[in-house]
Amino acid sequence: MGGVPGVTTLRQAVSMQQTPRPSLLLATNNPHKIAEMRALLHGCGWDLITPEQASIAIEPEESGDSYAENARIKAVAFASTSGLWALADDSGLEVDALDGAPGVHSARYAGAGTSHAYKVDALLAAIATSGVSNRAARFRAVFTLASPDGKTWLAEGVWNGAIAEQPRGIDGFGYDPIFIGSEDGRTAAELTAAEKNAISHRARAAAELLPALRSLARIVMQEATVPPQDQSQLSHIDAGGQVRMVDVSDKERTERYAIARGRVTMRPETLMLIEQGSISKGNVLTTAQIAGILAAKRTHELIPMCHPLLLTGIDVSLTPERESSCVEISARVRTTGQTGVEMEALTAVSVAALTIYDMCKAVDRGMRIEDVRLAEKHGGKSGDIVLE
Ligand code: ITT
Repeated sequence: MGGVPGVTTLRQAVSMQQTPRPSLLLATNNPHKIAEMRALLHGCGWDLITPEQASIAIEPEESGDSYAENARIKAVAFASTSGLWALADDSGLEVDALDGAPGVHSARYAGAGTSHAYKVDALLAAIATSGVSNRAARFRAVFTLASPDGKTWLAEGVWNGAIAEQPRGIDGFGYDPIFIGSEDGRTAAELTAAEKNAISHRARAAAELLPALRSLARIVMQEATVPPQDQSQLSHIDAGGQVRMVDVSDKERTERYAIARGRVTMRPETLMLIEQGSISKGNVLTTAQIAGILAAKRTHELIPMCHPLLLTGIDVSLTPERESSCVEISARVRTTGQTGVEMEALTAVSVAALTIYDMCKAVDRGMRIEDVRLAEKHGGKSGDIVLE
């Protein structure tokens, strides 16, 4: 019975891997934005948490002259205060008749402490006073994602429309009652939340950021499961119980590593069987993980031009994704040799995917191995290359 406890540990580790997600703090004190961002970022791979949930009560001063500056101020302030990744939105309404005002000052238009109803009336009055008949306007949103150590990434979304003669509708917030944003002439406050979230400025910024957020979630999780060197040296099981080759690459100065990814899409029922451990051929995720590790080590035997390399670390992770009904596969391979290890990482992902296919083909012939690709390559003459 000597091997049984080890098998149990691996099963537990694989099932643990399905649930944890990194935390992303929504860096806003506006509850309407929180509701919209939650809906728009559904499936982004992060646990979205509010300042209240993180016990963060700050109101950074928006002293910038642009949306990007203010979004950066907010994102960095929330990230550094919480130690979490943070996502801020800075947005506003730009009215052509007012030369783009109130724009970046939308929240403070007609006085910082005034109500939205007051701001809306003031805006309509200002347009009337301008004597300009052009009522074109747009909402603009700039999202800034900040890492805990202050690096930032931007995404922007614009929603074109026009200013109504009078406020209409009771949904939404802010300037929604006077912003005609749909083709049928309804104001944003007359749209359902789902209708607004399909076309809004925030929806467009979120769509631009989503692929990067998904990739980043995987990288952050992967880094969190690789224990510090000193804790891992004598173990073939990492802190999360994952099988891996011990990473000894830090002992050399010529370290290189590559990350490859891919996925196997399948019917939801097949994924459920995998997650429940009910596939008759055995534990699919653990077997595929081991297969990926073994394959990386034999890459030079399979691909004619590949050099035999001393691999110093191999991590293969498999994550079931219910929303897209697939298993996401990621492999990180390290060496201290003279050539890169992207072929080894790609081989690990390919063979892990083939193993899933082999073990599940009796219940699902329509599975597809998709999007096997190099995601990152570090070290060597070409330096760091991040492809996603
Ligand atoms: P945070 O700074 O805490 O995120 P805020 O409401 O102060 O919250 P901004 O500084 O970005 O946010 O100000 C944006 C203002 O622009 C907001 O208060 C609204 O008046 C307006 N606005 C932005 N998006 C809007 C939308 O979808 N509908 C209506 N008004 C919007």
